[in-house]
Amino acid sequence: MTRRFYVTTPIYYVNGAPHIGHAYTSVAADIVARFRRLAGDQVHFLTGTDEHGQKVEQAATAAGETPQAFTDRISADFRAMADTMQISYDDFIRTTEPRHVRGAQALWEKVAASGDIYLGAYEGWYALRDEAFYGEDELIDGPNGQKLAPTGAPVEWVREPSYFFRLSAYQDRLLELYEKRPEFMGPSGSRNEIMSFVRQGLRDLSISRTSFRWGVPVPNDPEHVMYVWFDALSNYLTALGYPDTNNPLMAFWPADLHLVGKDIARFHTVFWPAFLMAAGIELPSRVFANGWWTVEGEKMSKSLGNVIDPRDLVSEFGVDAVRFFLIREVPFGGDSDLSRRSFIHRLNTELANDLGNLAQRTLSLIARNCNGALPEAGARTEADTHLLAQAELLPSLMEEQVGRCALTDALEEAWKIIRACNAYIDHQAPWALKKTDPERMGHVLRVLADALRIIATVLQPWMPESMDRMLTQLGVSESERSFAALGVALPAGRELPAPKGIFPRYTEAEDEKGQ
Ligand code: ME8
Repeated sequence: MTRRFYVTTPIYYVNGAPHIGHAYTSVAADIVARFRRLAGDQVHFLTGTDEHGQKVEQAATAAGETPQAFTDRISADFRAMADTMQISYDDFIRTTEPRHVRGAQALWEKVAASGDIYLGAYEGWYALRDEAFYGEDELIDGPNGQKLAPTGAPVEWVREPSYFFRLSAYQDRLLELYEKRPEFMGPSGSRNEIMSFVRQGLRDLSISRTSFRWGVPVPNDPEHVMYVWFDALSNYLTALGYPDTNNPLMAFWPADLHLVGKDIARFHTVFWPAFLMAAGIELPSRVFANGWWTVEGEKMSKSLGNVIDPRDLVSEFGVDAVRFFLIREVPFGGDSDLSRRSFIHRLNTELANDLGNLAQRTLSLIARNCNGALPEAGARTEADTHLLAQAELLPSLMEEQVGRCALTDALEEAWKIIRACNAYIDHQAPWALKKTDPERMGHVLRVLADALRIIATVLQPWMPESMDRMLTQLGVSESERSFAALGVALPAGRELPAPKGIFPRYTEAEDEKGQ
């Protein structure tokens, strides 16, 4: 039976333009979605925009637009960014859509029916930038004795009537969840942090606001709008048609993977499971938090003017180079820095040299010496068998790693084989065999073409455009690009198109630094 796989990105706030940090989580989720499709799963991949709340309302006012016009415009820009980044989403949800508003209200009612929502008054600290409430004990000292949220965001004292969710009642159940299902959240640093936060005790959570209007009205009490996180988290369900259990998409619940940034791990691993427990809804299988990007060693900020729009990098280097770098630079889950120099260095060494040259050397030797057709597989030497056996293990090895969100380790597995292929081609020297043993030359080139087919197949999720070109050059048709298709050898004699370089070399940054 085909397995269903449901993967999500965070829904991004539309209070500002999309940047490389947003692209990052979406690319990671896209890799998982594409990988699962190649493995034969039926995938549902959701992304979207988070459009309510005070922060968005204020950004709209500052831009001199109505919240709706403002969110329409910025949401479209997020969608355009996702398209540029080749994010293969199946659905893009906006929290201002009626389907979402209905679903969020239905979830509220379901939680309320459990008895875990009560009306009270909120008095405490709120950080608008984080759209989060903080306890006095969590605050840190800022300059001039000013109090700040632990994230460094300014806080304000808020006092208003509010509905509360009885989060305090869920401490034991949450801890039990983390203990019993260690795979529920990762990476381990994030898990430890969350567990100690929950062990310290949970306060009830204010889940409605009355001081502004831009939100989902609370059922039966329209003076209140929902706290933006109650509204936002419910998107993962409302996009499947919740509460309509007849919607066929509901079969994708529970989600297999919520990918989020580490800044919002707490909302997804504490609040979200508690809401779902209250509503009697199954919990997602896994929440994984990615690290944080800085740019040339600095935090990205409007005031520093160093906010990177991924589309600028894409127009300069191509989408796959950006996708590759984002995942390759640091083990997925850790923090990372985007420096132009290291970006260009990786493109040159790993894409242009390691992979690009390997493909170019193999394909141009075939074009010149084998009439541009795929050579026969001959009797295999030990070196041939060894190389191919390693390459054939790639899909299952990488599947295990992608399953753990070890997206960088999975790339590294492919690179081990690429390096092994480079060692093989140097050692076998097919260009020399041309004179001494042309038949063996053909066999060597066929081994390389077969290994390259596997490499290009497994790398499709990371670099869909360039691997599409590489597979075309290797004579692999569109229907022969899944993991299952790897079991069927390509027929010898298949004509290959004229080879063309796939990954260019860049000189600028290395020259600038006098290298
Ligand atoms: O938090 N490095 O939306 P948001 C890495 N609407 N990732 C980054 C990043 C950076 N510098 N900056 C942003 C929200 N991200 C809520 C989510 S979900 C139900 C609601 C990524 O627009 C990272 O994944 O602030 C982070 O969690 C997300 O963008 C936050 O986007």
